[in-house]
Amino acid sequence: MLRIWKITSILAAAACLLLGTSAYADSDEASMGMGVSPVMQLAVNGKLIAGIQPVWDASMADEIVPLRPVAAAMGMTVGWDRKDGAVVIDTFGAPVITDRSVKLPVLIGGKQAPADINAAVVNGIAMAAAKPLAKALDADTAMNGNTLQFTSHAALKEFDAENRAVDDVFNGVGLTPHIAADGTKEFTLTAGLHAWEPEKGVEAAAWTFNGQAPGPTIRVKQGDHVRITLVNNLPEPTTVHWHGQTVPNAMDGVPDITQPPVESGQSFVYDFTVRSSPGTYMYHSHYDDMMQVGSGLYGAFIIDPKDGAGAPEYDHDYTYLLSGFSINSPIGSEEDDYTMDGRSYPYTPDIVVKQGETVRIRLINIDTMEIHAMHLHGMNFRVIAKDGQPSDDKQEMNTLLIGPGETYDIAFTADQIGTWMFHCHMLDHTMHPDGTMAGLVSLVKVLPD
Ligand SMILES: [Cu+2]
Repeated sequence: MLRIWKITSILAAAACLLLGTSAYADSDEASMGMGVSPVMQLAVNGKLIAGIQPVWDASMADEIVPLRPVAAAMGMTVGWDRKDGAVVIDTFGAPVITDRSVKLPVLIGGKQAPADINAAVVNGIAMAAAKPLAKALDADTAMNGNTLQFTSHAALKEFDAENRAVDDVFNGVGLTPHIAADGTKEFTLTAGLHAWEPEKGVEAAAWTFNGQAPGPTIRVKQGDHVRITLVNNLPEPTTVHWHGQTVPNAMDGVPDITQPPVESGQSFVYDFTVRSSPGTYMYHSHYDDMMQVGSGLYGAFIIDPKDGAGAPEYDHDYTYLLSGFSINSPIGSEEDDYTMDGRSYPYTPDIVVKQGETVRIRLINIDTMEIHAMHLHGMNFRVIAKDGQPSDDKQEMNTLLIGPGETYDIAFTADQIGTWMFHCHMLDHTMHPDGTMAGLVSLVKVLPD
Protein backbone atom coordinates (compact mmCIF):
# COMPACT_ATOMS: atom_id res chain seq x y z
CA MET A 1 0.00 0.00 0.00
CA LEU A 2 1.47 3.29 -1.07
CA ARG A 3 0.76 6.33 1.00
CA ILE A 4 1.77 9.77 -0.17
CA TRP A 5 3.20 12.33 2.12
CA LYS A 6 4.50 15.76 1.55
CA ILE A 7 6.90 17.79 3.56
CA THR A 8 7.11 21.44 2.50
CA SER A 9 9.87 23.74 3.42
CA ILE A 10 9.17 27.09 5.05
CA LEU A 11 12.70 28.31 5.44
CA ALA A 12 14.28 26.70 2.46
CA ALA A 13 11.75 26.49 -0.31
CA ALA A 14 14.53 26.33 -2.83
CA ALA A 15 16.53 23.83 -0.85
CA CYS A 16 16.93 20.31 -2.00
CA LEU A 17 17.02 17.70 0.68
CA LEU A 18 18.92 14.51 0.79
CA LEU A 19 16.79 11.98 2.61
CA GLY A 20 19.54 9.53 3.30
CA THR A 21 19.60 6.20 5.00
CA SER A 22 23.06 6.54 6.45
CA ALA A 23 23.52 6.89 10.18
CA TYR A 24 22.90 10.25 11.70
CA ALA A 25 26.23 11.97 12.17
CA ASP A 26 26.57 14.04 15.27
CA SER A 27 28.37 17.11 13.91
CA ASP A 28 25.23 19.23 14.12
CA GLU A 29 24.39 17.90 17.51
CA ALA A 30 25.29 21.01 19.47
CA SER A 31 23.36 23.40 17.26
CA MET A 32 20.33 21.09 17.29
CA GLY A 33 20.44 20.73 21.06
CA MET A 34 20.46 16.94 20.82
CA GLY A 35 22.26 14.21 22.62
CA VAL A 36 23.06 10.88 21.06
CA SER A 37 22.31 7.79 23.06
CA PRO A 38 25.18 5.49 22.21
CA VAL A 39 23.15 2.30 22.48
CA MET A 40 19.69 3.08 21.18
CA GLN A 41 18.47 1.07 18.20
CA LEU A 42 15.52 1.40 15.87
CA ALA A 43 13.18 -1.43 14.86
CA VAL A 44 10.19 -1.29 12.51
CA ASN A 45 7.73 -4.20 12.77
CA GLY A 46 10.34 -6.18 14.63
CA LYS A 47 13.13 -5.63 12.12
CA LEU A 48 16.19 -3.76 13.33
CA ILE A 49 17.17 -0.94 10.99
CA ALA A 50 20.92 -1.23 10.69
CA GLY A 51 23.07 1.83 11.16
CA ILE A 52 20.27 4.03 12.51
CA GLN A 53 20.26 5.50 15.97
CA PRO A 54 17.20 7.33 17.23
CA VAL A 55 18.27 10.63 18.76
CA TRP A 56 16.77 12.08 21.92
CA ASP A 57 15.65 15.66 21.35
CA ALA A 58 14.99 17.38 24.64
CA SER A 59 13.12 20.26 23.00
CA MET A 60 10.61 17.82 21.50
CA ALA A 61 10.70 15.52 24.52
CA ASP A 62 10.84 12.67 22.03
CA GLU A 63 13.26 10.54 20.10
CA ILE A 64 13.70 11.74 16.57
CA VAL A 65 14.25 9.27 13.76
CA PRO A 66 15.07 9.50 10.07
CA LEU A 67 11.95 9.58 7.92
CA ARG A 68 13.16 7.56 4.99
CA PRO A 69 14.15 4.25 6.53
CA VAL A 70 11.09 4.25 8.78
CA ALA A 71 8.78 4.95 5.85
CA ALA A 72 10.64 2.46 3.66
CA ALA A 73 10.33 -0.28 6.28
CA MET A 74 6.58 0.23 6.16
CA GLY A 75 6.53 -0.15 2.39
CA MET A 76 6.69 3.54 1.46
CA THR A 77 9.36 5.36 -0.47
CA VAL A 78 10.67 8.88 -0.15
CA GLY A 79 11.56 11.49 -2.72
CA TRP A 80 11.86 15.20 -3.38
CA ASP A 81 9.30 17.04 -5.47
CA ARG A 82 11.10 20.10 -6.81
CA LYS A 83 8.01 21.64 -8.37
CA ASP A 84 6.05 21.79 -5.13
CA GLY A 85 9.10 22.39 -2.98
CA ALA A 86 7.93 19.34 -1.08
CA VAL A 87 9.04 15.90 -0.14
CA VAL A 88 6.76 13.26 -1.57
CA ILE A 89 6.95 9.94 0.15
CA ASP A 90 6.30 7.62 -2.74
CA THR A 91 9.30 7.75 -5.04
CA PHE A 92 13.01 7.73 -4.39
CA GLY A 93 14.50 10.93 -5.79
CA ALA A 94 18.09 11.98 -6.13
CA PRO A 95 18.13 15.15 -4.09
CA VAL A 96 21.10 17.25 -3.03
CA ILE A 97 21.56 18.87 0.35
CA THR A 98 21.84 22.65 0.53
CA ASP A 99 20.66 23.35 4.04
CA ARG A 100 21.70 21.43 7.09
CA SER A 101 19.55 22.69 9.90
CA VAL A 102 16.10 23.74 8.72
CA LYS A 103 12.99 22.78 10.59
CA LEU A 104 10.29 21.45 8.28
CA PRO A 105 6.59 21.11 8.77
CA VAL A 106 5.14 17.95 7.29
CA LEU A 107 2.22 17.63 4.94
CA ILE A 108 0.50 14.27 4.94
CA GLY A 109 -1.73 13.62 1.97
CA GLY A 110 -1.52 17.34 1.21
CA LYS A 111 -2.75 18.36 4.67
CA GLN A 112 -0.72 20.08 7.34
CA ALA A 113 0.30 17.62 10.02
CA PRO A 114 0.30 18.69 13.68
CA ALA A 115 3.14 21.08 14.42
CA ASP A 116 4.78 18.63 16.76
CA ILE A 117 5.78 16.42 13.85
CA ASN A 118 8.12 19.15 12.52
CA ALA A 119 11.05 17.45 10.94
CA ALA A 120 14.63 18.56 11.32
CA VAL A 121 17.18 18.22 8.58
CA VAL A 122 20.44 17.09 10.08
CA ASN A 123 23.40 16.48 7.83
CA GLY A 124 20.97 16.13 4.98
CA ILE A 125 18.82 13.55 6.67
CA ALA A 126 15.19 14.45 7.34
CA MET A 127 14.45 13.48 10.91
CA ALA A 128 11.05 13.54 12.60
CA ALA A 129 9.86 13.18 16.17
CA ALA A 130 9.04 9.54 16.76
CA LYS A 131 5.65 9.68 18.47
CA PRO A 132 3.87 12.07 16.08
CA LEU A 133 5.56 10.39 13.13
CA ALA A 134 4.24 7.05 14.34
CA LYS A 135 0.77 8.53 14.72
CA ALA A 136 0.90 9.88 11.19
CA LEU A 137 2.12 6.52 9.91
CA ASP A 138 -0.72 4.74 11.72
CA ALA A 139 1.79 3.02 13.97
CA ASP A 140 2.68 2.71 17.65
CA THR A 141 6.05 3.29 19.26
CA ALA A 142 7.45 1.65 22.32
CA MET A 143 10.85 1.33 23.94
CA ASN A 144 11.80 -2.31 24.39
CA GLY A 145 15.10 -2.43 26.21
CA ASN A 146 17.35 -0.18 24.14
CA THR A 147 15.24 -0.48 21.00
CA LEU A 148 12.76 2.10 19.82
CA GLN A 149 10.10 0.01 18.10
CA PHE A 150 7.67 1.19 15.47
CA THR A 151 4.78 -1.21 14.96
CA SER A 152 2.29 -0.39 12.22
CA HIS A 153 -1.40 -1.00 12.83
CA ALA A 154 -1.53 -2.65 9.41
CA ALA A 155 0.94 -5.26 10.67
CA LEU A 156 -1.16 -5.91 13.77
CA LYS A 157 -4.27 -6.39 11.63
CA GLU A 158 -2.32 -8.77 9.42
CA PHE A 159 -1.42 -10.84 12.46
CA ASP A 160 -5.10 -11.21 13.38
CA ALA A 161 -5.99 -12.09 9.80
CA GLU A 162 -3.42 -14.91 9.87
CA ASN A 163 -5.02 -16.65 12.87
CA ARG A 164 -7.47 -18.64 10.76
CA ALA A 165 -4.66 -20.10 8.65
CA VAL A 166 -2.64 -21.02 11.76
CA ASP A 167 -5.66 -22.69 13.38
CA ASP A 168 -6.41 -24.70 10.26
CA VAL A 169 -2.82 -25.97 10.01
CA PHE A 170 -2.77 -26.80 13.73
CA ASN A 171 -6.11 -28.64 13.54
CA GLY A 172 -5.23 -30.48 10.33
CA VAL A 173 -7.97 -28.76 8.33
CA GLY A 174 -7.04 -29.22 4.70
CA LEU A 175 -7.41 -26.90 1.73
CA THR A 176 -10.84 -27.46 0.14
CA PRO A 177 -10.34 -29.20 -3.21
CA HIS A 178 -12.27 -28.71 -6.39
CA ILE A 179 -13.65 -32.13 -7.32
CA ALA A 180 -13.35 -32.82 -11.05
CA ALA A 181 -15.92 -34.91 -12.94
CA ASP A 182 -13.72 -38.02 -12.64
CA GLY A 183 -13.35 -37.50 -8.87
CA THR A 184 -9.86 -36.00 -9.05
CA LYS A 185 -9.18 -33.63 -6.16
CA GLU A 186 -7.80 -30.40 -7.60
CA PHE A 187 -5.82 -27.90 -5.54
CA THR A 188 -3.95 -24.72 -6.39
CA LEU A 189 -0.81 -23.62 -4.56
CA THR A 190 0.22 -20.08 -5.44
CA ALA A 191 3.77 -19.23 -4.42
CA GLY A 192 4.37 -15.56 -3.72
CA LEU A 193 6.02 -13.04 -1.44
CA HIS A 194 3.89 -12.08 1.51
CA ALA A 195 4.45 -10.62 4.96
CA TRP A 196 3.95 -13.13 7.78
CA GLU A 197 4.05 -12.44 11.50
CA PRO A 198 5.63 -15.05 13.74
CA GLU A 199 4.87 -12.70 16.62
CA LYS A 200 2.40 -9.88 16.98
CA GLY A 201 4.12 -6.83 15.51
CA VAL A 202 7.12 -8.79 14.17
CA GLU A 203 6.95 -9.08 10.42
CA ALA A 204 8.89 -11.65 8.40
CA ALA A 205 9.41 -11.11 4.68
CA ALA A 206 8.00 -14.58 4.00
CA TRP A 207 7.86 -16.69 0.84
CA THR A 208 4.44 -18.28 0.99
CA PHE A 209 1.99 -20.70 -0.56
CA ASN A 210 -1.43 -19.03 -0.78
CA GLY A 211 -0.19 -16.12 1.35
CA GLN A 212 0.58 -18.17 4.45
CA ALA A 213 3.62 -19.81 6.08
CA PRO A 214 3.15 -22.76 6.59
CA GLY A 215 1.19 -23.15 3.40
CA PRO A 216 -2.26 -24.70 3.57
CA THR A 217 -2.46 -28.33 4.61
CA ILE A 218 -3.32 -30.77 1.84
CA ARG A 219 -5.40 -33.57 3.33
CA VAL A 220 -6.57 -36.42 1.14
CA LYS A 221 -7.31 -40.12 1.34
CA GLN A 222 -5.08 -42.95 0.26
CA GLY A 223 -5.99 -43.86 -3.31
CA ASP A 224 -7.18 -40.35 -4.21
CA HIS A 225 -6.13 -38.96 -7.55
CA VAL A 226 -4.85 -35.40 -7.02
CA ARG A 227 -4.00 -32.62 -9.41
CA ILE A 228 -2.12 -29.76 -7.78
CA THR A 229 -1.42 -26.66 -9.84
CA LEU A 230 1.62 -24.68 -8.72
CA VAL A 231 1.41 -21.03 -9.77
CA ASN A 232 4.73 -19.23 -9.40
CA ASN A 233 4.39 -15.57 -8.47
CA LEU A 234 7.83 -15.49 -6.88
CA PRO A 235 10.64 -13.41 -8.34
CA GLU A 236 12.58 -16.59 -9.16
CA PRO A 237 11.85 -20.19 -10.27
CA THR A 238 10.48 -22.78 -7.90
CA THR A 239 9.15 -26.36 -7.71
CA VAL A 240 7.23 -28.43 -5.16
CA HIS A 241 8.48 -31.73 -3.74
CA TRP A 242 6.00 -34.17 -2.12
CA HIS A 243 8.33 -35.16 0.68
CA GLY A 244 8.12 -38.80 1.74
CA GLN A 245 5.53 -39.89 -0.80
CA THR A 246 5.93 -42.34 -3.63
CA VAL A 247 4.97 -40.41 -6.74
CA PRO A 248 5.90 -40.86 -10.41
CA ASN A 249 9.46 -39.63 -10.94
CA ALA A 250 8.34 -36.76 -13.17
CA MET A 251 6.13 -35.47 -10.31
CA ASP A 252 8.89 -35.47 -7.67
CA GLY A 253 9.57 -31.75 -8.00
CA VAL A 254 13.37 -31.68 -8.28
CA PRO A 255 14.48 -28.89 -10.64
CA ASP A 256 16.62 -29.91 -13.62
CA ILE A 257 16.47 -33.57 -12.54
CA THR A 258 12.78 -34.52 -12.71
CA GLN A 259 11.40 -31.33 -14.29
CA PRO A 260 12.48 -27.92 -15.53
CA PRO A 261 12.24 -25.24 -12.83
CA VAL A 262 8.87 -23.47 -12.92
CA GLU A 263 9.83 -19.97 -14.00
CA SER A 264 8.49 -16.82 -12.40
CA GLY A 265 5.02 -16.16 -13.84
CA GLN A 266 4.61 -19.78 -15.03
CA SER A 267 2.71 -22.70 -13.59
CA PHE A 268 3.07 -26.48 -13.43
CA VAL A 269 0.55 -29.24 -12.75
CA TYR A 270 1.49 -32.06 -10.38
CA ASP A 271 -0.75 -35.03 -11.11
CA PHE A 272 -0.51 -38.28 -9.17
CA THR A 273 -2.42 -40.94 -7.31
CA VAL A 274 -1.81 -40.99 -3.57
CA ARG A 275 -0.17 -44.38 -2.99
CA SER A 276 1.75 -43.88 0.25
CA SER A 277 0.44 -45.23 3.53
CA PRO A 278 -1.93 -43.08 5.57
CA GLY A 279 0.07 -40.72 7.76
CA THR A 280 1.92 -37.43 8.07
CA TYR A 281 3.97 -36.01 5.23
CA MET A 282 4.99 -32.59 4.02
CA TYR A 283 5.47 -30.64 0.83
CA HIS A 284 8.07 -27.97 0.23
CA SER A 285 9.89 -25.99 -2.41
CA HIS A 286 12.98 -27.69 -3.79
CA TYR A 287 14.54 -24.65 -5.47
CA ASP A 288 16.91 -22.17 -3.81
CA ASP A 289 16.10 -24.22 -0.73
CA MET A 290 17.76 -22.19 2.02
CA MET A 291 15.92 -19.08 0.87
CA GLN A 292 12.61 -20.60 -0.17
CA VAL A 293 12.14 -23.30 2.48
CA GLY A 294 13.79 -21.08 5.09
CA SER A 295 11.29 -18.32 4.33
CA GLY A 296 8.10 -20.35 4.51
CA LEU A 297 7.50 -22.40 1.33
CA TYR A 298 6.32 -25.60 2.99
CA GLY A 299 3.16 -27.22 4.33
CA ALA A 300 1.71 -30.41 5.80
CA PHE A 301 0.40 -33.22 3.58
CA ILE A 302 -1.83 -35.62 5.52
CA ILE A 303 -3.03 -38.91 4.06
CA ASP A 304 -6.09 -40.44 5.70
CA PRO A 305 -7.17 -44.05 5.29
CA LYS A 306 -9.53 -44.88 2.43
CA ASP A 307 -13.25 -44.53 3.05
CA GLY A 308 -14.47 -46.98 5.63
CA ALA A 309 -10.99 -47.88 6.80
CA GLY A 310 -10.75 -47.14 10.48
CA ALA A 311 -12.36 -44.48 12.68
CA PRO A 312 -10.17 -41.82 14.33
CA GLU A 313 -8.26 -43.49 17.12
CA TYR A 314 -7.64 -40.32 19.12
CA ASP A 315 -9.89 -37.66 20.60
CA HIS A 316 -7.67 -34.90 19.22
CA ASP A 317 -5.40 -34.65 16.19
CA TYR A 318 -3.01 -31.71 16.00
CA THR A 319 -0.14 -30.76 13.68
CA TYR A 320 2.95 -28.72 14.47
CA LEU A 321 5.36 -27.76 11.69
CA LEU A 322 8.68 -26.83 13.29
CA SER A 323 10.72 -24.17 11.56
CA GLY A 324 11.69 -20.53 11.95
CA PHE A 325 12.33 -17.22 10.30
CA SER A 326 15.36 -15.00 9.95
CA ILE A 327 14.02 -11.65 11.11
CA ASN A 328 17.29 -9.90 11.90
CA SER A 329 19.76 -12.58 10.85
CA PRO A 330 20.79 -13.24 7.25
CA ILE A 331 18.98 -16.02 5.36
CA GLY A 332 21.16 -19.11 5.53
CA SER A 333 22.49 -18.31 8.97
CA GLU A 334 20.77 -19.56 12.09
CA GLU A 335 17.16 -18.42 12.34
CA ASP A 336 16.36 -15.96 15.10
CA ASP A 337 12.64 -16.66 15.55
CA TYR A 338 11.66 -20.33 15.78
CA THR A 339 8.10 -21.26 14.98
CA MET A 340 5.41 -23.90 15.43
CA ASP A 341 2.87 -23.49 12.62
CA GLY A 342 4.47 -20.17 11.72
CA ARG A 343 4.15 -18.73 15.22
CA SER A 344 6.68 -18.12 17.97
CA TYR A 345 5.69 -18.42 21.65
CA PRO A 346 3.49 -17.00 23.17
CA TYR A 347 1.62 -16.95 19.84
CA THR A 348 1.98 -20.70 19.15
CA PRO A 349 -1.35 -22.56 19.15
CA ASP A 350 -2.10 -24.29 22.47
CA ILE A 351 -3.43 -27.80 22.97
CA VAL A 352 -6.55 -27.67 25.16
CA VAL A 353 -8.07 -31.02 26.16
CA LYS A 354 -10.01 -32.68 28.96
CA GLN A 355 -8.50 -35.09 31.43
CA GLY A 356 -8.54 -38.63 30.09
CA GLU A 357 -8.73 -37.65 26.42
CA THR A 358 -6.24 -39.04 23.94
CA VAL A 359 -4.08 -36.73 21.84
CA ARG A 360 -2.19 -37.30 18.60
CA ILE A 361 0.39 -34.71 17.57
CA ARG A 362 1.88 -34.76 14.08
CA LEU A 363 5.36 -33.24 14.34
CA ILE A 364 7.00 -32.10 11.12
CA ASN A 365 10.52 -30.68 11.19
CA ILE A 366 10.87 -28.53 8.08
CA ASP A 367 13.61 -26.37 9.54
CA THR A 368 16.45 -25.80 7.08
CA MET A 369 19.21 -26.83 9.49
CA GLU A 370 18.09 -27.36 13.04
CA ILE A 371 17.37 -30.54 14.97
CA HIS A 372 14.63 -30.13 17.55
CA ALA A 373 14.30 -32.08 20.80
CA MET A 374 10.60 -31.87 21.58
CA HIS A 375 9.93 -32.43 25.25
CA LEU A 376 6.57 -32.81 27.02
CA HIS A 377 6.18 -31.95 30.69
CA GLY A 378 4.00 -33.97 33.03
CA MET A 379 3.18 -36.94 30.77
CA ASN A 380 4.86 -39.50 28.59
CA PHE A 381 4.06 -40.10 24.95
CA ARG A 382 4.64 -42.85 22.44
CA VAL A 383 5.79 -42.62 18.80
CA ILE A 384 2.96 -44.05 16.69
CA ALA A 385 4.45 -43.26 13.27
CA LYS A 386 7.63 -42.00 11.65
CA ASP A 387 7.78 -40.43 8.18
CA GLY A 388 4.16 -41.47 7.63
CA GLN A 389 4.86 -45.14 8.37
CA PRO A 390 3.04 -46.61 11.37
CA SER A 391 5.00 -47.86 14.35
CA ASP A 392 3.77 -50.16 17.10
CA ASP A 393 6.74 -49.38 19.34
CA LYS A 394 5.42 -49.38 22.92
CA GLN A 395 8.38 -47.38 24.29
CA GLU A 396 7.18 -44.45 26.39
CA MET A 397 9.23 -41.26 26.40
CA ASN A 398 8.99 -37.55 27.02
CA THR A 399 11.70 -36.19 24.68
CA LEU A 400 12.01 -36.85 20.96
CA LEU A 401 14.84 -35.75 18.70
CA ILE A 402 13.52 -34.72 15.27
CA GLY A 403 15.90 -34.01 12.41
CA PRO A 404 15.15 -31.76 9.43
CA GLY A 405 12.89 -33.60 7.00
CA GLU A 406 11.58 -36.05 9.58
CA THR A 407 7.97 -36.40 10.69
CA TYR A 408 6.88 -38.17 13.86
CA ASP A 409 3.36 -38.80 15.06
CA ILE A 410 3.20 -39.04 18.83
CA ALA A 411 0.25 -39.92 21.08
CA PHE A 412 -0.50 -39.69 24.77
CA THR A 413 -3.38 -39.77 27.21
CA ALA A 414 -3.90 -36.43 28.93
CA ASP A 415 -4.18 -37.86 32.42
CA GLN A 416 -2.60 -35.01 34.40
CA ILE A 417 -4.63 -31.85 35.00
CA GLY A 418 -2.70 -28.60 34.58
CA THR A 419 -0.94 -26.40 32.06
CA TRP A 420 2.10 -28.28 30.81
CA MET A 421 4.90 -27.09 28.56
CA PHE A 422 5.66 -28.79 25.27
CA HIS A 423 8.92 -27.35 23.99
CA CYS A 424 12.18 -27.91 22.20
CA HIS A 425 15.03 -28.69 24.56
CA MET A 426 17.63 -26.99 22.37
CA LEU A 427 17.24 -24.05 24.66
CA ASP A 428 18.31 -21.32 22.28
CA HIS A 429 15.23 -22.35 20.27
CA THR A 430 13.02 -21.32 23.20
CA MET A 431 14.13 -17.78 23.98
CA HIS A 432 15.00 -14.43 22.55
CA PRO A 433 18.47 -13.03 23.23
CA ASP A 434 16.97 -10.76 25.90
CA GLY A 435 15.94 -13.84 27.90
CA THR A 436 12.21 -13.79 27.22
CA MET A 437 10.57 -17.12 26.40
CA ALA A 438 9.89 -17.42 22.67
CA GLY A 439 10.12 -19.80 19.76
CA LEU A 440 9.45 -23.53 20.04
CA VAL A 441 7.23 -23.54 23.10
CA SER A 442 3.55 -24.41 23.30
CA LEU A 443 1.21 -25.22 26.16
CA VAL A 444 -0.79 -28.35 26.78
CA LYS A 445 -3.77 -27.41 28.96
CA VAL A 446 -5.45 -30.42 30.53
CA LEU A 447 -8.78 -29.40 32.05
CA PRO A 448 -10.91 -31.36 34.50
CA ASP A 449 -13.39 -33.58 32.65
CU1 LIG B 1 14.80 -26.83 18.60
